[in-house]
Amino acid sequence: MKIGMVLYPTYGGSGVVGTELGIALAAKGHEVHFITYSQPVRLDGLTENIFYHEVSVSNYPLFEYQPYETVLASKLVDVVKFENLDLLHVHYAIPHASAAYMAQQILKSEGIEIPFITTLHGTDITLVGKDASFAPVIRFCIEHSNAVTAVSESLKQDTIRHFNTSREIEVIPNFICPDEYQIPRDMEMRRKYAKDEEPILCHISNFRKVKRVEDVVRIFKKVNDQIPSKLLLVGDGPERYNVEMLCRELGTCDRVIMLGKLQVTHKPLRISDLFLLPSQTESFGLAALEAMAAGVPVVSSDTGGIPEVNIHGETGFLADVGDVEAMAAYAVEILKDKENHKKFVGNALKRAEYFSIRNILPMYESLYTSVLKKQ
Ligand code: GMT
Repeated sequence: MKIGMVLYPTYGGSGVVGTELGIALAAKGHEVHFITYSQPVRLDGLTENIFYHEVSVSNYPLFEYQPYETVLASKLVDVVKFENLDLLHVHYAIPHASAAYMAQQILKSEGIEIPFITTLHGTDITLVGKDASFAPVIRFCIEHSNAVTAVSESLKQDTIRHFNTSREIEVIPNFICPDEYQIPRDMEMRRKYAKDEEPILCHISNFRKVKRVEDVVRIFKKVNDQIPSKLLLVGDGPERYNVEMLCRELGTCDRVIMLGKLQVTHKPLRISDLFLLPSQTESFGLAALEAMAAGVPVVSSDTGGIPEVNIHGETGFLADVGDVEAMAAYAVEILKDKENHKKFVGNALKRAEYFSIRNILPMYESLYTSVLKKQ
């Protein structure tokens, strides 16, 4: 198949999922055309069957806001026509599904049929919770996509509720490529951050408010009071300043290491012993799955799609959003003895296998095939 993949090429989970999906499809012989405004972060070289088409918006002084959606739609028309694409797979309803719909209509007027599949990642839905003015466009896109997928059952149910839609939504969970995480535990590197007997806790996110990174620091403080440990913070974003201030206030700066943004996260994960994800909401929680794939148990909030990934008492623990006390107690429970920790590590690795690209890729391929059959 010749597939056009439209995504946000940034550090967010949706960009990672879209890029890794494209790479895996290309490895199976499909031709994948990424269409976005900059090279996706994980697309780092010359790869067979992969093409990249940049959407560049010119800066006209007339426009206070540059019309990205219009430029994207024009680019989609162009790429579909000249690369002979079979289908478009867009990640995010806004503005990708609406641009795909526009491109589909333009092409139809020229006698070219192109189906598009929309994958919902969550923030499209949360956005509507905050700004209802998006609702008509998102609802329309969901109803006019040739197929819609959601990354968790929880997101599917939220979508049905928010948009009062009876549109069929297929749940295709996010995935990891297990081989990427099966690198040896680099003890030399680990010793640069912690003593052998000190557990390393880790958190990875874009430091948006929704991630509750301050809770991470509060949980860590409580754990560190009982078991001397270190905290690796990976990522950057609007909450970083508050997090730094909190570390100073709690006197934990010498035990918290802020690594900033990293393109790949398996290295810090492979030297960590516990992952913290106390988010306000998560449609899936890809970071938790990545941790599990690296053999790191997870203590997280019990919200959105996270319980579909992190199994309470097995791969880690879940607690109510904001219950820092409970999350710290669970972290200590996992870390306090080696045998117990080992059991959680084994369970996390086993659970992550279920979300292997090997299991998930065929779900997308069969969806593509069924959409094309209906054309
Ligand atoms: O969580 C974010 O801030 C980034 C956002 C994104 O665009 O990648 O993440 C969403 O999609 C991920 C991939 O499907 C999910 O793993 C995240 O849970 C979801 N974030 C939220 O629902 C807040």
